[in-house]
Amino acid sequence: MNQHSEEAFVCATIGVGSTKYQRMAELAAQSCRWATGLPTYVIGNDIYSKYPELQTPHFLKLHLFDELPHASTVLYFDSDALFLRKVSFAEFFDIPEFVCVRDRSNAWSLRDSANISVPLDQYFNSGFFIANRRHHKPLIEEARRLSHCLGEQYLFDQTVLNLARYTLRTPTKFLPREFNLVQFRDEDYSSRAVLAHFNGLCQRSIEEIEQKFAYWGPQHRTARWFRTLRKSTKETLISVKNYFSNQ
Ligand SMILES: [Mn+2]
Repeated sequence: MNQHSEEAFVCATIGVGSTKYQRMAELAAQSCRWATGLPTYVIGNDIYSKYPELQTPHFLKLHLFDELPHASTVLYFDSDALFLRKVSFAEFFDIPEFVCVRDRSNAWSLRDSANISVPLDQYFNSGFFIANRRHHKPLIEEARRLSHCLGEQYLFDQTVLNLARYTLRTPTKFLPREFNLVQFRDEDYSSRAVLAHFNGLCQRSIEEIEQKFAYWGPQHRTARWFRTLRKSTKETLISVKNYFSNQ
């Protein structure tokens, strides 16, 4: 891996708009650097201003390889998401498969997948994916083409990436849901959880965002571990008790 360039495998998120959006993206990027050990970039206002034709900053996801010319594989993650534990993605470097996580978690996804006639078990959340320059150029190009001709897309890049992936039959590796826990709630935490995706976090104040990231950040890992252990011990005791009381 990384034979041809220092930074062949990189990570990226988008932080476009006010200071709040930039700060949120920087916090998300910090968690990614800590978790993956990979160079992690924030695609910011300076880059967005180069694409006046884009409807929303979401579509910068379709320009990652243009803006990261030294990257051959890019892990993209939303800036309202936080890595919860250290993880290696080395096995996904430069492979034919597009890597992502299914999304059947909410009404928007259900509606969007129905709109574009992509079966739910083929529909992914575009807040996390791994793509590479060598194999996924047709996918990105088709998504870009669709973004110009689909008109009002319901979920922006998610709609066009799903439609492009499904119609091109791009080989895909669907990872377990722990790799992108959409609409993460505190009770969804487990020691296997990799990426907590706090959809809609940008609507909160900057103080609330800082608090959320601090609470779930690496400095609270030990406390979280004990909390989970306590919870699972309690659940085990309850099931043992139920077992014996049913005898
Ligand atoms: Mn998101």
